[in-house]
Parts: sequence; C-alpha cells; structure tokens
Amino acid sequence: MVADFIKKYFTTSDSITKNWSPVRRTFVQNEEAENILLDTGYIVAGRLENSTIQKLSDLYAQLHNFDIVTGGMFYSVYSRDIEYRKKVHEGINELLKPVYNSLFSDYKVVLNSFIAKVSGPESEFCLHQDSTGIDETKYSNLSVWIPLQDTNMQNGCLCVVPHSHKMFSPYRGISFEPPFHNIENTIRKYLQPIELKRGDILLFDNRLVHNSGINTSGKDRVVVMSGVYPIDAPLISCFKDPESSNSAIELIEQSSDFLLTYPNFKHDCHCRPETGKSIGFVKWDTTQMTEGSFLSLCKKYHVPATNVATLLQPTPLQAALDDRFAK
Ligand SMILES: O=C(O)CCC(=O)C(=O)O
Repeated sequence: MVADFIKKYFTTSDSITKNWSPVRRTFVQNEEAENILLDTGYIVAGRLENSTIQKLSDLYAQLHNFDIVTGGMFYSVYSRDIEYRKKVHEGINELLKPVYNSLFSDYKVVLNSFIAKVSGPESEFCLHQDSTGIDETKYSNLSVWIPLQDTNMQNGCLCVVPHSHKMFSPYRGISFEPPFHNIENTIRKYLQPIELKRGDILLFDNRLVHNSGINTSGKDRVVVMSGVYPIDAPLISCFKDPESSNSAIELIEQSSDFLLTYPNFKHDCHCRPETGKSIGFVKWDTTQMTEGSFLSLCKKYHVPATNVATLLQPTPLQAALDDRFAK
C-alpha cells in the first residue's frame, strides 16, 4: 500500500507538497469537532469531572516524586522502566476509558502518559512537531492533553501555531531536522498560548508546531497525555540516515505496543530503531521552508502573529537542542 502511494505521488518533491493534506479522522464522534480539528488543529472537547481529576492526581502522586531545583520536563514514556510505563498507561486507561468512549469510536489508545514540567529554568520544551506515528497519507491520529491544574504562561501552558498541521510534511522523525528549523524565530511569533482549566480535554493534531515555556510558578505542572489512533492503523516510525542529506526516509512498521515498550525514546533516540519491519522508503524534499513561504501560509490560513514570542525566547536548553541541527 505504501509502495503504491510512493509511485502515485512521489515522483517529484513539488508534487508531494501539492498533493498531501491531512486526512479526516473517522474516529472522532462529533463531526463539528473534527471539522475544527482539521481546520485549526485543536479543540477543547469538554472537561473531566472533579472526581476523575482527583484520581488521576492521586495516581500521579503515588508514582512520582521530583525534587529538582533546576526544573525540567519529565515524560513517563522516556523511562526505561517498562513496568512503570505500563502501570501509568493502564492506570490512566482505567480512569479515562469512559471519557474516550464518549468522544471516539473505532479507536485505540496507543499510549497514556504523564508529563511533568517541574518548575525551574530548565523546564522549557522546544518548538517541534511530533514524530510521525502513522501512515498520514491514509490516516490522522491525535493527542489528548489534559492538565491536572490550570495552565497559563507562568507554569508553561501548551502553545501552538494554529493551522501549522497543514504546512509541513507527513514524514517527521527525531533523526532528521524539521523543515522549519531555519525559521524558528519567525515561527515563534505565531505561537498561540492555550491557557486551560484543570481537567480540560484538549484534542490536538500533533503535526501542529508546538512548545511550552519555562515553568516559573514554583509548582509542578502535570498533564495526562494520550495518543489516539484509528483502530486499524498500524504504528510506524520514520528514520533518515543523518550522514546523508539526500537519503530517502525509511518507514518502519512497529508493533502496537511500541510506545509502551520501546526503551529508546530519550536515550539513543536518533539511531535507527532496533525494532519493527522496514516497509519502504520515501524520497521527500527535506529542504528548509523559507520565511516568505511560511508567512504566505500564515496569510492563507489567517494565522495572526501574537505577542508571546518575547516571553518565549530560546533558553540555553533550546539553544543546545538547536545546536544539534546546526550546519
Ligand atoms: O506538555 C508539554 O509541555 C509539551 C508536550 C509536548 O509538546 C509533546 O509531548 O509533544
């Protein structure tokens, strides 16, 4: 199937950009919500009951205790303790299954996780799009992001560039630089902070360019994040040889528990995954988008510049991540 698509669309890099656009999700029950997701890339789809928020907070407290003055981002999915990751996944699943059953149908949750932004100077999370996890020529997935306390600019709310899920590539991976690397300072000006109430259920297209700023609140900012896929969609990961700028992108099909069991999402994450089955290669134009092209896309989709860029200046941590891709 992937091979057919490659033949049909991937003859030149121009045809790729012209022909690809995000596919409508069939698993979101509310059509209007899916229209908004397809259009802007995010929507708040209700709020959890207080008792569920409390139980999620209790589960988090049972399993974690951070005491780090510099602050930082901690993802349960980065842990190499697979039993802990499964405990987090299953504990959250038990509490959120009824909620997800009311929002989605014919879906699967490939990952439930906690993300803690511990207050301190090293707690920024860099500007990025999430890696491809599905064949985006056939399907779209989404992320559910639920804060366990109100989120705002002080504690590092999520910030997104609306409509940016339509602007770049269906092939993204940690082993190759994103096509907006050279224009990050421009993109930052278009970040929209999404300030939420405790328990709000944010659905977002994880192709949106997003980040979250430093937590200066003095308290941990904790969220539950879930990855939701169409039930029949295989998981894939993308790998590109970092040594060769012209190399094709390899598509690797992974088992359905990949996000729960793969040990290297943080350690050695730039290496080719040791697991999975190679299902083909795509030649994708990975040249950098120009500032002019990005600004035209913002104009086309009516994305306004915001005033938050100055509050989200790259920190030393961001600079170190940027250096990784420096030419
Ligand atoms: O929770 C956050 O601050 C950022 C989460 C995020 O960007 C991600 O997991 O892709």
